[in-house]
Amino acid sequence: MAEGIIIKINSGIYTVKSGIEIINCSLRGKFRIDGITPYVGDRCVVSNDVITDILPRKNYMIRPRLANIDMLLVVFSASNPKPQLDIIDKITVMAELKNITPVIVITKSDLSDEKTVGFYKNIYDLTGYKVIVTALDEKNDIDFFLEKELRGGLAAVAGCSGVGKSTLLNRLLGNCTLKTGEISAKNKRGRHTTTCIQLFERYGGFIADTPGFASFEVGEIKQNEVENYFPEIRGRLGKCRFKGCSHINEPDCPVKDALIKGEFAKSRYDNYVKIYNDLKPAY
Ligand SMILES: Nc1nc2c(ncn2[C@@H]2O[C@H](COP(=O)(O)OP(=O)(O)O)[C@@H](O)[C@H]2O)c(=O)[nH]1
Ligand SMILES: [Mg+2]
Ligand SMILES: [Zn+2]
Repeated sequence: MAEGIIIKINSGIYTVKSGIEIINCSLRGKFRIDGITPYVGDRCVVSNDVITDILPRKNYMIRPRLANIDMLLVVFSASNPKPQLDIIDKITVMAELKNITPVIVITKSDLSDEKTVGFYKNIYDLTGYKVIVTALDEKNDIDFFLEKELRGGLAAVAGCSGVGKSTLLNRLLGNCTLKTGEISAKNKRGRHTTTCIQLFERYGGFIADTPGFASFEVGEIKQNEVENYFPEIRGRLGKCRFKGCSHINEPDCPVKDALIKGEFAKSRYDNYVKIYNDLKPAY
């Protein structure tokens, strides 16, 4: 018996890294009975090349399937395409909900100007999240940051199409990753609806070679909980005049005071209001 982490699932073969060993495993039949679907990232118990148990998960995402994510590199480009901050803020909310550390990566600074990049960087500096600015072929501090902060954890990438996620992954994974062309060719022919995910050991932890998470639904959050998933709001709770303050229309609200003072970004606040209003109240 040994413990390990599932680093790849392909055609019923579960590749498990256990200590320094890589073991190709099958699944004990009971998983089908229990209705448990093991995901890449799952910690498991292996006995004689058979996975006998899946250990409790910290979190998981469904599209693509990935478990126990510690860090999410949330990517947007400073230009081409221009940032869709509503989507970015949905992603950070989802990360917060699932107890994943968001790291903001702003790409294509070479296609923008300093003022614009600074504007976007400032929005997320005010959240307290780590912000990394990159440009094609530019040496940046993303490697240094991951070396220091990944600490045995699992990092994945999220963001809209065309912002440079594959470019970033290729950089982080070297030539270990699938070529992006291979994936899209398969998708085009409709042979693979989901892309096979794999974990690569990097920076003392693991990087998932997902091409990015497809959709972020905030539906599982209750309206009165949204405030907990914006650090700028979370840090100012408890001092509003009204209990259950939504920080939208109520007077004497320190959250709105902080917004007026410029202590956090208008776009973040607007996206909070948008997410809040899209959700039904909890009863
Ligand atoms: N100028 C510039 N182009 C970039 C940068 N990062 C990515 N690109 C280009 O942007 C396009 C989309 O990148 P890709 O990695 O495929 O984006 P994805 O859809 O998020 O995976 C490609 O043509 C890349 O070469 C960057 O930092 N600067
Ligand atoms: Mg891509
Ligand atoms: Zn308030």
